[in-house]
Amino acid sequence: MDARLEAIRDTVLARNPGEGEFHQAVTEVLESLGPVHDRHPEFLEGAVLERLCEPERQIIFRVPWVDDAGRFQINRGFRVEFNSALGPFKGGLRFHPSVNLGIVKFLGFEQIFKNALTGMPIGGGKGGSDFDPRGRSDAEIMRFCQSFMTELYRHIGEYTDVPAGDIGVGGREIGYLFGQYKRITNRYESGVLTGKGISWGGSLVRPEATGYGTVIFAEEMLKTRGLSFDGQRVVVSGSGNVAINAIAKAQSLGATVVACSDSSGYVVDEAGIDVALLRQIKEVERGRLKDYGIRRSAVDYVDGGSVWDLDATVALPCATQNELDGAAAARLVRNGLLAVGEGANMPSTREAVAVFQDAGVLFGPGKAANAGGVATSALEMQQNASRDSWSFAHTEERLTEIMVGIHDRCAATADEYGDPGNYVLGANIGGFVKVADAMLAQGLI
Ligand code: NDP
Ligand code: 2IT
Repeated sequence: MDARLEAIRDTVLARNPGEGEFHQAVTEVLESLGPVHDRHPEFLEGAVLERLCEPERQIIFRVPWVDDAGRFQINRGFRVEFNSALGPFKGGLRFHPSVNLGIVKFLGFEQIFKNALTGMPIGGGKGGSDFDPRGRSDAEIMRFCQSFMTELYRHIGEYTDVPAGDIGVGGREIGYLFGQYKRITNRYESGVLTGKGISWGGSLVRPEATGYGTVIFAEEMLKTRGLSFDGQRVVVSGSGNVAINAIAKAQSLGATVVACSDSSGYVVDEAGIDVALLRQIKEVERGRLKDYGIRRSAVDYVDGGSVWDLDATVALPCATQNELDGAAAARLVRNGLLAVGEGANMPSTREAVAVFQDAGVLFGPGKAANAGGVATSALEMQQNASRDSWSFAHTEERLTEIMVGIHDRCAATADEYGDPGNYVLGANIGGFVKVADAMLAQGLI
């Protein structure tokens, strides 16, 4: 790492002890930015990096709620409003027992660059709670969401901060959150949340957008080598919103997705994942992937283990951070891996990324490859602002244009900085320069 940036990185690490994922995300971005600072000394003089690594505002709050048995439950809520140089803070809410401040900060930090890459007017933020939705009734989910919003509402707004979904937060949760926001504020402020239901201000394609976008990005990477998804053997991790829609899109382009996972195990379906059955089990019944193995013939369910033990020509990690390590990456590379598209945020460890890049595997980092979700959230905001709603075809076309644009910008930036094909460099520099220019123009804030 450039010595000037290393000193800044060391200060960030010392100021934020114990936040391993945040340290990892900051280190990975700063490692790319040395050449930018040679060309732009004004970024150092303006202390852009020091400011960028310190969130504009961090909110931590108590979320008290009552479970179905009448017991009082207490969770912790977070919203980290990281950077608003390009627009209102924008980013998802994650409900998962692993959520802590370091995880929310890593996600919020990544979101700044991702959102800049989309070309849309959105800043970066993230939030969530250590609440575990697993096994909770609808009524419990609703009471939790209402309590969470009873504190969060005072910090958000269509011109301030616009949350959406992430792990454990989908259309159902956004509905309960929106209802409570409307009730407290007495305003039908559609633009305060994205991922809304289609009949009350949501956008078509938003549910599909992250998974579709990841596959569109990976297809553009494959095209640079004269390849496509057609005929590829694909392994996907996760079986949530991003994974299911990535599977659907990859198969529509002629790939066979042979496996997907949840946190309990994975299924191997050599005939190609049956997306309708997967949706029925995961989205309608909110069941476990194990049921897929029971209900479809010629499918193996592996309890525990890692889906990355399987061979693939294209890997789409769509579950969670640091799920794919250096050893798994090396094994995938030995067995013919061509490309990786990160549907999740930071799913590959730093060692895994190095293995992929050293082997010449096409590697699309999350902040570029999974930007389709937040980009379509920005399209939802655009529709809300104009009180309009677009067709599926039009919205999907916009998503495709945006993803192809992100791919091309990352590739062109990597070329410009002398490292063709390095999408990590392209994404980090491309996102950073846009935010840094805006921060300098807006003065010391
Ligand atoms: P969902 O809650 O819909 O699905 C998450 C999936 O990942 C589930 O299959 C879950 O399994 C699995 N998973 C979650 N945590 C773990 C863990 N610690 N270990 C193993 N498996 C795990 O979330 P999404 O699909 O929305 O999100 C997936 C990833 O994509 C996240 O990294 C998220 O940040 C990222 N992302 C999401 C976007 C969106 O629009 N939703 C946009 C951009 C990125 P189980 O059910 O067993 O917990
Ligand atoms: O990580 C992400 O980009 C998301 N969870 C989507 C955020 C959004 O505001 O749509």
